[in-house]
Amino acid sequence: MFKKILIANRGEIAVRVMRACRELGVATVAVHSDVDRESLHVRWADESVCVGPGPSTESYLNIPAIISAAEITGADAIHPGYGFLSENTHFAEVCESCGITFIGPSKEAIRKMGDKAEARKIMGDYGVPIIPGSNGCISPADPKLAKIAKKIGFPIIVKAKAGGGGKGMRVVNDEVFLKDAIIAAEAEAKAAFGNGEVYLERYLTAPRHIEVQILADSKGNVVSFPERDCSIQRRHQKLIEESPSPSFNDNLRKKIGKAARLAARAVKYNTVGTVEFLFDEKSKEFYFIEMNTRIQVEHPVTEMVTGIDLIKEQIYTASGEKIAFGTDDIKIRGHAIECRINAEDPDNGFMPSPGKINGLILPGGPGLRMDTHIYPGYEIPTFYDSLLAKLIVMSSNGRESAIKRMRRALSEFSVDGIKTTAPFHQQVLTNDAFCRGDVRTDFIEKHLAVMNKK
Ligand code: MV4
Repeated sequence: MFKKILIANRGEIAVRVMRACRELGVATVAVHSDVDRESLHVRWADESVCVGPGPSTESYLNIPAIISAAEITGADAIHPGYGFLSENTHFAEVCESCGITFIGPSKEAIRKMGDKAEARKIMGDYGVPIIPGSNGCISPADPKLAKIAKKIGFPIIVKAKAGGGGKGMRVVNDEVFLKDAIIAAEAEAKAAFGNGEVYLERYLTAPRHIEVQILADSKGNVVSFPERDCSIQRRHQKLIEESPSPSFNDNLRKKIGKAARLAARAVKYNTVGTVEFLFDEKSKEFYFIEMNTRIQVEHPVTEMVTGIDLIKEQIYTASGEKIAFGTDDIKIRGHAIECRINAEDPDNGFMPSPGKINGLILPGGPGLRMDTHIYPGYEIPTFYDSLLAKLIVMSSNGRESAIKRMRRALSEFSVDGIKTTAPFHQQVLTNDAFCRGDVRTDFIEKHLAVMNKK
């Protein structure tokens, strides 16, 4: 086991990782920017190092400063959290060459899954179901374009090879628009990722976004967890996640779990990761879309529903330990839901609402967990994402009971000084379609349109 872990992140995830370290008896090092000096993750760490000014390119993405901090403090491992350097192959490489363990998968796995076209090919070759599409990337000038598109069938989605998160995507309903859509997607991808290559897939209208948490070790063991349903998103930002999915049954769960474990084996995966699928409820078919080679924001949903600490498992597997349980040992103890509470104004187009938290009341009571870095007096900096807190509830009496618990918890939550998305969550949780479990990736757009008419 490691002696000292440097956490190369901030906010709630830095706090979450520190909690695991403390329980494991591992010392912690926080890194922080100038503006995060007063943050909880800095206060809670055994040691802390300032790695630069506010902008993340100069602090949380500053590889030389972070590596220096690890060397000065004698940290033997770095936990990257999510975002920032968590899926950066160069950073994983630098850690390795400095003799510091990067708590994550191999750089090869990060690189392969970072290339969405290659990931698609690897999975297809390995027998993981993928959506019909082009073999690799495609040029707008390709003389066979029309033929390829016809074979895939419309509607078609153009996706960026370096993509993820929805950038560089275009939906095309008819062949006449295809060439221009590819050119536009290429330009957008080039600007966003520095790589303009794109590929094609048949576009699934209003699928569900289902993802499977996996855990692997360096001995070749792979386990999969019950699925998370992350269909409630706005502009590719997840707002609510739950597990199990209201649209799944045991049979589907077994099948998708097997597919996710296969995906992990395809890249010799060796720690925590998530395999994302789109699920078409009509045909009951699911298809691989991406694999995330990091711990995700919504991991507590899985922790609550199974009772397994995924951050500890991540640290154990990174230190070379074997997984101590199998997929069949993982039990679904109930139903869990997470609401991401952001410092945004839902009545004003979800505009960021930074500022000082004057008053704060956090919910409590049975069956809930709140992962947050905020406290009364905390000032939210403008430089970073707007995630303030994650409220996670679990009920052993099923989904309806979990929804009631979430409504109760949200009603207890109160913060003064800034706007948050908590009232918006309360509306979603009383929406009929949501309560029926009738949600697909177009839910928020539809729901907001109805709300705006009222
Ligand atoms: C799709 C799709 C429909 N068909 N691919 C969006 C981000 C990226 N992770 C993949 N995305 C999608 N890929 C095919 N072939 C629809 C989406 C999509 C989406 C997926 C999950 C959750 C929310 C979404 C919102 C819009 C589009």
